[in-house]
Amino acid sequence: MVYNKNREWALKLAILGDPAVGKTSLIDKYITNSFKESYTPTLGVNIVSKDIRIDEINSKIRLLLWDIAGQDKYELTRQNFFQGCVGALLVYDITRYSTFEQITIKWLEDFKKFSRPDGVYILIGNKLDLKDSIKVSSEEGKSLSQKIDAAEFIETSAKYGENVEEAFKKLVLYILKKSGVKFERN
Ligand code: G3D
Ligand code: MG
Repeated sequence: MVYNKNREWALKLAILGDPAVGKTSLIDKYITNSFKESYTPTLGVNIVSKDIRIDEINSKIRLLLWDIAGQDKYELTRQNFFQGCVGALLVYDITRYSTFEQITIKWLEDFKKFSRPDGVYILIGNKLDLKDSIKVSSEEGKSLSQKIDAAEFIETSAKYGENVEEAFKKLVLYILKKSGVKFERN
């Protein structure tokens, strides 16, 4: 995390999860508020940035969102991928149970191993709009988030934008709070 006297911050965040859980769609929705119907698997690592204002602390923050796709490439660059990373969204697809299991088996493990020990993470159950195909209940999501000590559990739909903005904003707020930033009420 970088901080300067103009109260400008840069935060590196990782979006983690199995292929096709909706990582890129969540980022696209958050960045441009658009949803791409056609799916192009991202190659390697994609980094996008977004500047946000946090009025509560009168600061401008540049978010650097790190997105992976090709798992092999990611294996090669894990150290670099996580260097300086202060937070993560751990994403699973509520319609595929295996993606939920991989959160603890793989993604949380990687984050803990390669990222900062005080890194903050939020558990995300994505594709909330696919109500008829739910394989992972909200209760299971909630209970896993408590078990792994996630800052929060949020269900999202990258397709319709439900809770997407909230997920990123909450992650940022948790990171700032954990790093000792004082929040004042205006
Ligand atoms: P990834 O970056 O994690 O690999 P993508 O995943 O963002 O590329 O999304 C994979 C597929 O899931 C895409 O579908 C995408 O449109 C779809 N998807 C992502 N988020 C949602 C969501 O919230 N709801 C629904 N219904 N679909 C979602 P295709 O069919 O193009 O492969
Ligand atoms: Mg992707």
